[in-house]
Amino acid sequence: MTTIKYSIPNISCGHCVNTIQMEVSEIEGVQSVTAFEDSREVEITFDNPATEDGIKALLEEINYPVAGLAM
Ligand SMILES: [Cu+2]
Repeated sequence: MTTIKYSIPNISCGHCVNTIQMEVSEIEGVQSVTAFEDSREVEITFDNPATEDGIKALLEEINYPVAGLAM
């Protein structure tokens, strides 16, 4: 199990938070997704078969590209 936190500058409102949480949680292997409107970050816990590359690709596809790891 891996937990990772990404910075996603495109997060701007509660709708973004809901969209990200809904879409990312659809990925097989993703255990939990929490997006934060104020800090524009998303914390994702996942295991196989989900991968970081797959998660990032999906976020890019739905117009929330990852800028990097959040501190
Ligand atoms: Cu929004």
